[in-house]
Amino acid sequence: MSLNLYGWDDNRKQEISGFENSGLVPGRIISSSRGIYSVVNKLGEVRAELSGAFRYKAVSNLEYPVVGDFVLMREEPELYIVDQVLSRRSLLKRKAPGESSEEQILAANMDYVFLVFGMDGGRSFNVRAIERLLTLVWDSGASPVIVLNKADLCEDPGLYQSEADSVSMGVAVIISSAATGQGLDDIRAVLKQGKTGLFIGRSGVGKSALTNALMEELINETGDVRHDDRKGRHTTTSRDMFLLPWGALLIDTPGIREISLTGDVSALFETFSDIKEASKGCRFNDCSHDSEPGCAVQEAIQSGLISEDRYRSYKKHLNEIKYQQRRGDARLEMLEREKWKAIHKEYKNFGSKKGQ
Ligand SMILES: Nc1nc2c(ncn2[C@@H]2O[C@H](COP(=O)(O)OP(=O)(O)OP(=O)(O)O)[C@@H](O)[C@H]2O)c(=O)[nH]1
Ligand SMILES: [Mg+2]
Ligand SMILES: [Zn+2]
Repeated sequence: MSLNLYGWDDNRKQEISGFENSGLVPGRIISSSRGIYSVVNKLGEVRAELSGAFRYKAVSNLEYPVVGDFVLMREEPELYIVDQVLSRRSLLKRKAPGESSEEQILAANMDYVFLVFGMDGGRSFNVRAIERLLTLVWDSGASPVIVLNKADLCEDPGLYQSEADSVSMGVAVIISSAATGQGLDDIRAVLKQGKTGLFIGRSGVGKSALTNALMEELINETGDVRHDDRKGRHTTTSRDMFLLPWGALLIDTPGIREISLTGDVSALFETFSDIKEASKGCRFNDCSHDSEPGCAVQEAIQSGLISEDRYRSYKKHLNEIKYQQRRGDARLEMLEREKWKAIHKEYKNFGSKKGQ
């Protein structure tokens, strides 16, 4: 098994060039569950855990490895120990559900994130939901792609498409059906060999069905694996990242219900690039686009170029992100203080023992 199959490239090789004699070996995390990681390395699929030192040093859960991460591990008799997480080219995170201000990391090192919606008339599809997922993905550093699935259950996919187009700001929109295979080629054209993609969306929109359909394509072509065997293989493994037949990687994620935004305001300007563009005409540089004189955004709303709803959505994202940023900063400061308190305490104990 070569790690090159799993997205390992020359830049990564470069990144670990200082570790050649360290005994550490690279791998990529394909699933994680309660502190146990499945990692692909040159031997195949292995089991790994975190070292105690890693847990001790970690200030925030952002530092913990997640699916898609490249890691360096050391080998122990029974399993591997994750020593460090290599740099992340992208990171998909959201505010953890509930009251906590913690961020929850979903995955790392994706090139593309596919926002999957169902066109079967459920509540999953609306332009506001697209905007929210777009902001989430723009913040990750990966490129978003919109997928409108279940075309076979939809009378007029064109209606969905034009709604999506009205907020996509140039992001590609793919019409697909996991049932008929429509649009799979479009996904494949985006997700080329060596690239990593991720499916995100509400429960039931067809993320796993699409994953299975993409997995099966080439197997069907070669035709030497019986259908039942294949089903069995998919349902018995608990992996979250799949090596697709043409050499791309795909991360399937469980359905998300509530998306609370976190991250950086710049992501917002990608989602609402029309508002950003309009704001260049505002009289004041720090215009908040509420009621300032000479506000070009308000003008665009008056003239119907930007809808009132879309503007409200923008404001909502902005407030959420700013609120979350303030809470996040406060929390990190608190954690940092706690850590130093613990270190000082340990040091004091040590000092007094020495003095005895
Ligand atoms: N007709 C039709 N059914 C689909 C399509 N895609 C998915 N389904 C069905 O919709 C149901 C839900 O699909 P899943 O793939 O499990 O949905 P999911 O997004 O993975 O859901 P979670 O894992 O709960 O987040 C299943 O019964 C699928 O067979 C499609 O394109 N057409
Ligand atoms: Mg699923
Ligand atoms: Zn303005």
